[in-house]
Amino acid sequence: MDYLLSEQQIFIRDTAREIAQKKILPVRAELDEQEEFPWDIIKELAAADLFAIFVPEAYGGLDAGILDVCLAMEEISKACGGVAVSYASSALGAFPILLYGSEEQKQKYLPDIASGKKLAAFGLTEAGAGSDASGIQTTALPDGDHYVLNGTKQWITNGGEAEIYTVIAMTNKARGIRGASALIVEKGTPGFSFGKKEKKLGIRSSSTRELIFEDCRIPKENLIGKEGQGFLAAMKTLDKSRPGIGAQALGIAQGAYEEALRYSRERVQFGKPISSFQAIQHMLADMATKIEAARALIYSVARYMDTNPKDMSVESAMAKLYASDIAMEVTVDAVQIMGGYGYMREYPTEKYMRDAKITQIYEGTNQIQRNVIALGLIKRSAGKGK
Ligand code: COS
Repeated sequence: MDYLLSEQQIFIRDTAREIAQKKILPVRAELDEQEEFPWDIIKELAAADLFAIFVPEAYGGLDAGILDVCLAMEEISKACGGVAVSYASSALGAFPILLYGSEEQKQKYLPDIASGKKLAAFGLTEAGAGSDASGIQTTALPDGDHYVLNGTKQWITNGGEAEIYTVIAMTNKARGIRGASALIVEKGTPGFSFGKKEKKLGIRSSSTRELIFEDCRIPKENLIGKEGQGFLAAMKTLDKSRPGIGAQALGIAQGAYEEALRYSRERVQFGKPISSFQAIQHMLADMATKIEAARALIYSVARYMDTNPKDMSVESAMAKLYASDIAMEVTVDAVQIMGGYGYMREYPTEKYMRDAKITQIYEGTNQIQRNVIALGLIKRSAGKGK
């Protein structure tokens, strides 16, 4: 299919594809097995300017858009979903600064994120605040020209590896979600430590850790936007980043489908390649159709967001919801087509299936995406939204 990509977009896609195929594919099984953070690959992605995509030119970036990030994510995820989320989480951590940061904050933090010298991460989730993001208990109480941060963030991607953290905390609990604020916290700040590295079903090369704040003093100049804007900043950040998770799911599905297709042509049973059996053909046809539909949705949502950056919650949630659901279906079917071989860790298919599962969970479960879509559509039909 021709998605009318620009020359720059084709270049970004091809660059990401080359790194994915040449550098990530050969080591992905080992990264998964060892649960090792992919620093060598992060450096390759940085050298190819892939962290610059989501940063404006004024801060050392390429000023490209969400579609460009999605193209890179799809290619990286085709090789390894764990590497892909380590890459995308730097964008996630940078989005609050891009959306609400002051000129000084942008100048201080974005050039290092764009060059890939420093990774960013986003700290919203807590033990008691997952789907209900408004339930956060971490506090950042004003004390002179500082905030004193106390609390624990859970399951933070790039935890421990990133240098720059955008953290949502309550500066005024009495105001509910209007008392939440976003702060920039640098690794190495006294009172900021990390929990153990979590052991996960999939995306094992990525790092997932707690962020622990104990009387951690953050200068007031690290407040992003205004006090009380933290929940909005978090929601708008997720609106911007969810298509990227859709693209991660898309790449995972495409990778699994290609493995299953290749296998079905080579695997001979009853004297014929199994690709000649209609049972297998129909599975492949359904897989390819779902993948193409997900790609068409993600690309058009991303392009829409790049040109109409206003109210995009509904479409952004649709892209993540649809792609992650089909990724789960496609990867399960890929394992099924490959039978016992698909179940063995010697082949990449079971890893695709394990990696796919998280895309239905993080950056908002798919149940939450359905809420966002439905409530957004109802609001629009009542004339309150677009
Ligand atoms: N853009 C702009 N404003 C938004 C918004 C968005 N995307 N989402 C919510 N808001 C606003 C609402 O308009 C509302 O404002 P008013 O009070 O002025 O009307 C306010 O924020 C509260 O919104 P809402 O009432 O919908 O909040 P809820 O507490 O019901 O929660 C959900 C909303 C469930 C959508 C939110 O908690 C969520 O996204 N949860 C999932 C979090 C998530 O993705 N976690 C993953 C961890 S990060 S990797």
